[in-house]
Amino acid sequence: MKTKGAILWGLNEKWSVEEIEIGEPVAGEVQIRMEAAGMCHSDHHIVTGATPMPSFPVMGGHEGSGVITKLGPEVKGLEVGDHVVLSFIPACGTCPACSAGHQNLCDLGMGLLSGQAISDGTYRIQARGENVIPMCLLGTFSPYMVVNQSSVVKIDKDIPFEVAALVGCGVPTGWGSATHIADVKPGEDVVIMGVGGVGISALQGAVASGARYIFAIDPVPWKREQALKFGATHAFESAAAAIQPIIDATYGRMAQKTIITVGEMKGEYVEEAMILTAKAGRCVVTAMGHLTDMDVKLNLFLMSMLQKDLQGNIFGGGNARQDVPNLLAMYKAGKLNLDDMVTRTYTLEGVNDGYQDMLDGKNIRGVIRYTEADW
Ligand code: CXF
Ligand code: ZN
Repeated sequence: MKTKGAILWGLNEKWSVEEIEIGEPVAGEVQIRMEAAGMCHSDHHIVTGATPMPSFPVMGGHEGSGVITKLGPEVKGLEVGDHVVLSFIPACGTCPACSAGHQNLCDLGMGLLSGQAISDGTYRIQARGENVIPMCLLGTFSPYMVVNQSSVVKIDKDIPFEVAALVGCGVPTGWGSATHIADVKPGEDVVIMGVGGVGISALQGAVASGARYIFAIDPVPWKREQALKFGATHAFESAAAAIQPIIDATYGRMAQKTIITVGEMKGEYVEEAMILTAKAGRCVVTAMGHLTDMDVKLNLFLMSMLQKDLQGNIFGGGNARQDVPNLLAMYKAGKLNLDDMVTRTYTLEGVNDGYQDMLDGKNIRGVIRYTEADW
């Protein structure tokens, strides 16, 4: 079918909204009419080259929600008309990682940025006659998608699409960083470095886990206000500014858990967070750096002598098929605030404005909302 999509043709270019051709769903695939797509920082890492892709053009978007419009052969447990969320990481359900309860580490993740469809290794999207690599095998910046069932999670029909879109990446990544990976316990003190969509989700996970103090760090005043509204007890403009107040509040013990959720990871942030981390505490690195960046600042003496953990993660260490329904159930019960995480909505044609707003610190999450005019 002919439709349109936001395509990137080279490094540091703008997203170009133009005509694309999407193939029919083959075995194990579904066609989805998209309703909403979240604008995650990771798509911007493709623009800057921090996450290098094998080639261009690339189709953006890996957070999204929509309605199934067509089924390919051999699709199980999904029907036309189902409301669904796209998980940025596919889960086959049968590989060793999935079997061990680590769907976030599913073997299918190996081809995440390859653009080659899981079913047959071909490309489902063409633009200007060329094969297009869909971000995370999805490409939610289009009113229609054809994707493998392993990236699709069915949701209840009463969930608003724009909030559903966020549980495909940002929300489970942040929430799981606090609940699964940091394993925040009641009464613990937590530092959140970087308050975007992932940081606010980590913050909500820390609140739900019963944290005592939550120290949010972000250079943007409006984001610090948002952090306080979502349950942070303190907010600081930098890690340096946070040191003395955290010493005072914790009698010098510092925070048991620190979570780095900045838009772009840098090696020096590791030491900044480790200084704020208590003895036997854990520093969780959720933010992504440049693929080739190997340099980390870390006090090796204090790392060992104070018995600190340094732990990475993808998708907050979660399982999409468990965490997506759980998070949406919590949303429905009023225990997870997703509504206020959607700061602004845009048309697909406004995708570059949305990313500019993200870079200007104006959004927790910007969301593309599709309408009749797009389909
Ligand atoms: C990333 C993980 C690595 C590939 C691109 C997407 N995650 C989410 O934002
Ligand atoms: Zn993302």
